[in-house]
Amino acid sequence: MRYPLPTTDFKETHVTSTPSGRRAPLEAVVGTAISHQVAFCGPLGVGKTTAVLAASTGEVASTEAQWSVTSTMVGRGMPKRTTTVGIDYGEWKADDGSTYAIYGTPGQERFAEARSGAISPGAKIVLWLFGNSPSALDEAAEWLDLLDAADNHGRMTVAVTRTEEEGSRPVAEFESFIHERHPDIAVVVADPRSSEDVRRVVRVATGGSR
Ligand SMILES: Nc1nc2c(ncn2[C@@H]2O[C@H](COP(=O)(O)OP(=O)(O)OP(=O)(O)O)[C@@H](O)[C@H]2O)c(=O)[nH]1
Ligand SMILES: [Mg+2]
Repeated sequence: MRYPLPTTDFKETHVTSTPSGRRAPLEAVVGTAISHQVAFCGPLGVGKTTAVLAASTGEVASTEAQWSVTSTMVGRGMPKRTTTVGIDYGEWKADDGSTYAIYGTPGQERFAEARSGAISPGAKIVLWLFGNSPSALDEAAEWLDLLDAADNHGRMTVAVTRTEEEGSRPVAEFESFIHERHPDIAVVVADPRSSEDVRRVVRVATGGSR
């Protein structure tokens, strides 16, 4: 079974499996009418795949590969043993009848091609950032650049995670940093593990209310 891919230049692939290793046939996605497309982007381990899983109402197709825990990940307090190598795909069918197609992209730079493939011209872009990283603002600047915010700011939203953790920056710092560069980018706080939070992010990204 195939799932809808956002661009024609991105090689069509078959669904792999969920992070738990379960096969994910995704029968339900074939023929569904998508109201909005949203691509989740941001640094390695910030929670993009977690967020796709949290927001989706059906099966999620993901392209996770096992890897050994690196010092970078341990330094961020994440015992994460998988990483996205292609794209994740899930759908959220909201109560109002809208269907949101949600793409999770790889954080690793070497998979940048898969990331750009998931950002079709009509897709909104959510940049997920670590709120507790010592280099959070440098990371924000780097990702605004990678996502070509100079051109894409009009369809971008920033979601800041882990704001409740020790060493995290006040969200106002992110807001002023982002707004100095792009006043139109909404900055929201969200926990990628929370369906409610992630769906709120998706609503904001697609022009709905918070
Ligand atoms: N404590 C805490 N953990 C979080 C939070 N958000 C996400 N996590 C955890 O951080 C990890 C994020 O992993 P993934 O969702 O695979 O990250 P990713 O962004 O998809 O990573 P790549 O695909 O490798 O770029 C998961 O183990 C989440 O449970 C948060 O706000 N607080
Ligand atoms: Mg991922």
